[in-house]
Amino acid sequence: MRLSRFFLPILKENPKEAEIVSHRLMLRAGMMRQEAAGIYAWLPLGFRVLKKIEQIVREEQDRAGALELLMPTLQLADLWRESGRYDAYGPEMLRILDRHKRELLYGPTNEEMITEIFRSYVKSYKNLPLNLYHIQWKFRDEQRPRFGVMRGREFLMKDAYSFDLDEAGARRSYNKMFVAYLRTFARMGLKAIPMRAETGPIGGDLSHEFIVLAETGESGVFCDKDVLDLPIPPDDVDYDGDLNPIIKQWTSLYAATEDVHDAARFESEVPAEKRVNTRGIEVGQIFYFGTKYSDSMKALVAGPDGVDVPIHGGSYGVGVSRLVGAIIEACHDDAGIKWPEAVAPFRAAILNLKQGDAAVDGACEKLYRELTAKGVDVLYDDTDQRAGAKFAAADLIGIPWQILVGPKGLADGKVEVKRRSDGSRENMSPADVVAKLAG
Ligand code: 5CA
Repeated sequence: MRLSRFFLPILKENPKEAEIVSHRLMLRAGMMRQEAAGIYAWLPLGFRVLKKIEQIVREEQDRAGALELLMPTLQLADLWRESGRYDAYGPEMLRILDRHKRELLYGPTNEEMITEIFRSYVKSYKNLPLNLYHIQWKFRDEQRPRFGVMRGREFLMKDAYSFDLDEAGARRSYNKMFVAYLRTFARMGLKAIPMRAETGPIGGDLSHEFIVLAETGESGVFCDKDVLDLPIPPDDVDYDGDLNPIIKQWTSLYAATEDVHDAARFESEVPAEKRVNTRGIEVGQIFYFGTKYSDSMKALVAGPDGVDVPIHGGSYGVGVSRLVGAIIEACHDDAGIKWPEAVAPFRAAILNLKQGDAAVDGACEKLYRELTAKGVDVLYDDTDQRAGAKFAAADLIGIPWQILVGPKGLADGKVEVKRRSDGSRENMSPADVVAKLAG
C-alpha cells in the first residue's frame, strides 16, 4: 500500500475527549472515528487490525471444534419473552418497532436465538456435543460508554454456544473454550489471565473472565503472581483428549475478580510477596449455565434411554473490538503504538527519506515491489513529508518493522531496519531486508 493513496487521517493534537492512552492513540492514528456516543466507524488502518484479531479468534475457535455461522443483529422480542429476559434486561437493550409494529431488538447477546435454532433441528443426543459461534456486532445501551472501543454501545463480539447432554459433557465443552481462549489471547501478544467471575445477566454458577492486567482496566482483580507465568497450551493440543491437567494448572492458583473475591482465602492461599491486587481489562468471559435456557425455551433432546431431557449449555464471549484497545494499552510507548506482529495493520513500512531523489525513489520502489510480491504487508511512505514527520507517523501507527531508505546509506548499498518493539536498528542490504521479512 502506498501511503499517498491510503486514507490515514493522522491527528496532530491529542483529542481532548480521550481519557486513556488506547483511545487517544486510536484517534490520533486515524484508526476510527466516533459517530455517536459509543458508536464508531472503523477507518482503514483500524479495520485492518480488527480483521486480524477476528481471524485469530476464528482460527482458534475452529481448532477447538466450534462451527461458525452468522446470526442477524436484529431479533424478535417474542424470543426473549420465552426466556424471560425481555423485561429483565432493562434499559441496556435497544428496542425497535418495525413498520408493522412488530417488536424487535438489536441483539446484546444471542443465547435465545441460538437456542431457538438448536431446538428446531437437533432432537437426539447423538448430534451432541455441538458448539456454534458467530462474530457479529452487538448493541448494549451502556449507561456510560467510555474509553473508546473499550466500553462501546455498538461493539464486535465473538460469541459461542455449546450444547451437551449433561453437566459432565458441558464441562468438557467449557474446558475446550477455556484452552482455546488461552491460545487466542497469547497469539495476539497478550497475557490474559482466567479469573473466577460473577455470571450477571447471562446466568449460571461457573464463569471465568479473561483479564489483561492494566491500571486503566475497569475490573478490580486479585491473583497469585505465579499465574502470570503459566505456560500456554501448544497449537497441537488435543481438544478431544483430557484437558483437565491444563485446567487444573490454571485454576489451582488464586485468581478472582473483585465481585467474587474472598479476602480470607486469598491471604491463606497466597504468600504475601506473591499477592497481586490490581486492575484489568476483561477481553473475554465464559459461562456454564446448565439448563437455564433449555428449560424455559424447551430445548430438549432424546437421551440414550429415549427420554427427552433439557440440554446443558454454556456461552463464550470475546470482545473483538475491545481487544484493539486492550492490545494498545499493553503495547505502546510515548511515541505511539507498538503492534505485536500478529495483529499489526502492516508488517513493515518503507520510509523514503528523500522523496524525489532518483536513487532513493528507485530503491524504495524496488523494495516495495519485492516485498509485496513475497506477500509481505507493507506500507510505503512515498509522501513528500519531511523525514522527521515520517519517523513520527511510523512510530505512532506502530508498524513492527520500519525500513529507512536514505541517500547516505544507499551509497554504501544499505538501508536501515528499525524494530518498533525495542527500537533496535540494523543496517543491511535491500536484498537482506527482503529475505528477513519474507522468511
Ligand atoms: N453471551 C455471553 C457470552 S457469549 C456474553 O454476552 N458475555 S459478556 O457479556 O461477558 O460479553 C462478552 C465480551 O464482550 C466481554 O468479555 C467483553 O470483552 C466484551 N464486551 C462486553 N460489553 C462490551 C462493551 N460495552 N464494549 C466492548 N466490548 C464489550
